[in-house]
Amino acid sequence: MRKPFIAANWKMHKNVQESVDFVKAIKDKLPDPQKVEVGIAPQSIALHSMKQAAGKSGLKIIAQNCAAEYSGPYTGEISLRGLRDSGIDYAMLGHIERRRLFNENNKAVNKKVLAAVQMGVTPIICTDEEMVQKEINGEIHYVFSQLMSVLHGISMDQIKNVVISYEPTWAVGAGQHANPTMAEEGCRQIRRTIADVYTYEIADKIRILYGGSVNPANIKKIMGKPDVDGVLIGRASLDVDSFLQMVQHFN
Ligand code: 3PY
Repeated sequence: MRKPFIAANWKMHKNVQESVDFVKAIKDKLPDPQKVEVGIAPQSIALHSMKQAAGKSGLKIIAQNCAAEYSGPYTGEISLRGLRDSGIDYAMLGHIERRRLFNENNKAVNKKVLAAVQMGVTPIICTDEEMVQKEINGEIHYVFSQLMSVLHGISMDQIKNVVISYEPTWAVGAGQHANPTMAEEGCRQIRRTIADVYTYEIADKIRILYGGSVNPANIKKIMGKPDVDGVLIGRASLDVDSFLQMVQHFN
C-alpha cells in the first residue's frame, strides 16, 4: 500500500514568524501520520524553525530546492549537509518555476537528485508533460523523457527512495480547474515509464503526486484516482483553514 502524501508548496510566501505560527496552529490537528503523510515546503530561511516547531507531530518539512553538493564554496546555495543536519526529510527538485525562471535544466536537476539520494534526503522530483516515443524491448512506449533524464544514474535500490510529482505546466500557479482525469492519466503514464525503465514491482510501490491548482473543492476527487498517491498544493495551502480542510479529508 502506498501511503498518501499531501504536501504544501509555499513558494516565496510567509516569513519565519508566519511559518512557525502556521505550524503551531495545525500541528495538533493533523491526520494520523501512520495513515497519511503531510508536509510543507517553506522558504529556506524558515526550514529549521519550522522543523523545531513541528516537534513530534509527524509533520514533514520539505526544502524547495538544494545544491548538488554536500557543502563547500557555493555562495547562495542550500547545502544538503545543512538540510540533513536540520532533520529536513525531503527536497523538492526541478519544479517548473525553477526551470522556467532560473534556467534549471535536466542535467542540473539530475545532479541534485543523485546528490540528495546519496545524502539521505528524499527528492520529490517534479516533472511536466514532455512525453516521447521510445523503443523498449522491441516495443514502442510513451515515456516521460524529462523524467528519464533526471533519473539518469539512479539505481534500482535508490529509486525506491524517490517521490515523483506530476505538475503539468498548464495547471501550476494558474488557479484554474485541475482536471482529475488528466491528473490520473499523467500519473499513470509516469508509473508505466517507471515500470518500463525499472520494474513493475518498483512502479507499484513508488509514490506519484499530482500538483497544480489543487484546492479544498477538488482534492478528494483528485486523490480518489488510483494512480494519484498525493498532491502538491500551491496557493490553497497558505491559509490555515483551507489547509486543514484538505488534510482532514483523509483522517
Ligand atoms: C501550484 O499548484 O501552483 C504548484 O506549483 C504546486 O507545486
